[in-house]
Order: sequence, then structure tokens, then C-alpha cells
Amino acid sequence: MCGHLHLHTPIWLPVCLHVCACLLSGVCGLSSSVPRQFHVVKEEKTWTEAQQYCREKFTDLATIDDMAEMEKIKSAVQDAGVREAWIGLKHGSSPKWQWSLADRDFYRENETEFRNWDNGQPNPAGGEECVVIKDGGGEWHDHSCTSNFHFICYNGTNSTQPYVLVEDKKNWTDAQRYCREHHTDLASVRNQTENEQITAVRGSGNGHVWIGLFRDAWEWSDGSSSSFRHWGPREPNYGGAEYTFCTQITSSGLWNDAGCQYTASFICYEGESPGHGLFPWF
Ligand SMILES: *[C@@H]1O[C@H](CO)[C@@H](O)[C@H](O)[C@H]1NC(C)=O
Ligand SMILES: *[C@@H]1O[C@H](CO)[C@@H](O)[C@H](O)[C@H]1NC(C)=O
Ligand SMILES: *[C@@H]1O[C@H](CO)[C@@H](O)[C@H](O)[C@H]1NC(C)=O
Ligand SMILES: *[C@@H]1O[C@H](CO)[C@@H](O)[C@H](O)[C@H]1NC(C)=O
Ligand SMILES: *[C@@H]1O[C@H](CO)[C@@H](O)[C@H](O)[C@H]1NC(C)=O
Ligand SMILES: [Ca+2]
Ligand SMILES: [Ca+2]
Repeated sequence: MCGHLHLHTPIWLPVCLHVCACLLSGVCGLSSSVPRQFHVVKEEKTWTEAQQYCREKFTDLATIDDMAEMEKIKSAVQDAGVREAWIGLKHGSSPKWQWSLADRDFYRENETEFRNWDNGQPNPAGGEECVVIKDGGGEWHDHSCTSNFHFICYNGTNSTQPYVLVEDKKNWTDAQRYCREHHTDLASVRNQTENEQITAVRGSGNGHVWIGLFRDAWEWSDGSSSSFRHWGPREPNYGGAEYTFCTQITSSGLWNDAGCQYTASFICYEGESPGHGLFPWF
């Protein structure tokens, strides 16, 4: 019953460093100011039972904000020797638009909501859609994520020219993977100025280009708006349409959707839940 206690893997983000960086930059996102402590629980439960357990003993099932947290959870899962573990991400019924680059410190107020849709857009055909800057213009179209286009990465290490056009046609998921490996992520567009900069980098003759905006219906157990996703190849695949789907981390660190009624180990977190800032004066 208490076996999981030995597996607790405290993961403290360096609070002071973050606060200082936050104060200096003047751009302070509450969500990632909050250090989360993750706990791998080796008992096998359904997703709903795991959620209840985490809410009783800790704060909630794990929410993951970015690659840094992802790497730490991956190590914790490997150290615990579990093959798969539930996290807090469950499939819901209302798809929402969100940016691939999930770091909330990157955005100031309202900047995640900037849109530059073309007339008549978005007009999603299915549930999940991805966004291009259209051929020959700066307006946006939603498009099936399986199409292959050139794409724009954002490279956070280059402050003079952070946008990189990749002239290699890929579907949205592969483009995202490429940008995360070689740069920071697919490009986010925070205002009209950035839309013009990106459109200039795109140049002419490149057709539609992918940007980082996508739409899905996954929701975090704690109500977080984190858009971070780390699916394995061909996931989520919604195998068996009669189920509700929930998310597992596998020992490879990649995510898999599975019917929520299956039992597995799980990961809880302890810390502030979204909406409760660690620093109330901000
Ligand atoms: C953000 O949007 C809200 C609602 O539209 C508005 O009241 C607020 O002034 C905006 N904030 C900024 C900084 O533009
Ligand atoms: C993207 O392309 C890869 C192959 O390059 C394929 O395995 C994957 O299923 C595709 N994903 C989507 C969403 O089309
Ligand atoms: C920034 O990007 C520009 C244009 O791609 C490139 O010429 C420059 O070398 C880059 N700087 C760094 C520090 O990577
Ligand atoms: C992108 O960032 C990486 C470091 O993450 C850096 O090595 C590389 O030079 C950057 N590329 C460009 C084009 O700025
Ligand atoms: C666009 O957003 C960036 C990032 O927040 C900011 O530095 C820039 O001043 C903004 N430009 C305008 C015109 O709002
Ligand atoms: Ca469309
Ligand atoms: Ca699956």
C-alpha cells in the first residue's frame, strides 16, 4: 500500500532563478512560476480512480507544461520501472485552438488569442485541425494536419531573426517534431507585427506554410490550459471508438492514448493548481 512512497521523486524547479528571470524580463507567467513536485504511484488504477487518489493525497493527476518538465517526468517513470503511467490529460468534447509553444512566459496578456483568419476561416471539416499562413498572403487558413507543407520554426536563441523557414514539406506533427529538435518550436504569432515578420520570412513561392496553431479537444484534469503535447508516432489513435480516451506516458517518454477504464500506474503532482498564483502580488 505504501510502496509508492519509496518512488516519490521530488522535482523542484529552481524557484529563485525563475523569479529573478521573471522580474528582470518583466514578463511573468504565473503558471510556470509554480514549482510542481511529481509523484509516480505504482499502484494500478483506472484513470478516474487515479484522479481521485491524486486529489486526495496530492493536488491532482500530473499536468505537463513544457519539455523540461517532460524530461523530468520521463526520468521519474524510468527510475520507478513502470512501463506506462496515466497523466491528467483526458479527451473532452470541445476542441480549442492553442499554440504548440506552450511556455506561458512567452506570451503577454491576450497574446495567445491573436488571430489573423482569412475571410470564411476557420472552417474545420473534422475535429482536429492545424493552421497555415496562406499561399501568397498573410491570412490564416485551418487545414487538415496530414497535408505536407513548408513550415516556420521559432528559434528562441536568435533574437535578431527568430523565425526560420524550413523548405522541406512535412505534415504538421512532423514539422512540430523538427522544430522542437532543431529550434524551439513551431512559430507562434503574438500580434500583427510578428505576423508581418513571419510572412516576410516565408517569402514568395513557398505555398502554404505551417505555423504552431492547432486545435484539439484534450483537457487537463486540473483545468490547466497547457497546450504541451508529446504524442508518440501515430498517436493519439483513438483505438476502439466506444471508449473515452485518457493519456499515458510510456517508458520511452512518448504519450499514448488508451481507454480510461484500463488500469495503470499514474503520476500525481503536488503544488499550486492553475489560477492560484504562487506570488499573489503579481
Ligand atoms: C485583453 O482583452 C480583454 C478582453 O477583451 C481586455 O479587456 C483587456 O484590456 C485586454 N488587455 C490588453 C493588455 O490588451
Ligand atoms: C505525418 O507523417 C508521418 C510520416 O512521415 C506519419 O507517420 C504520421 O502518421 C503523419 N501524421 C499525420 C498527423 O499525418
Ligand atoms: C540568426 O539568424 C540569422 C538569419 O537566419 C543568421 O544569419 C544569424 O547567424 C543567426 N544568429 C545566431 C546567433 O544564430
Ligand atoms: C537555433 O537554436 C540552436 C540552439 O537551440 C542554435 O544552435 C542554432 O544556431 C539556431 N539556429 C538558428 C538558425 O538561429
Ligand atoms: C508584438 O509582440 C512582441 C512580443 O510580446 C512585442 O515585443 C512587440 O512589441 C509586439 N508588437 C506590437 C506592435 O504590439
Ligand atoms: Ca479551412
Ligand atoms: Ca493509442
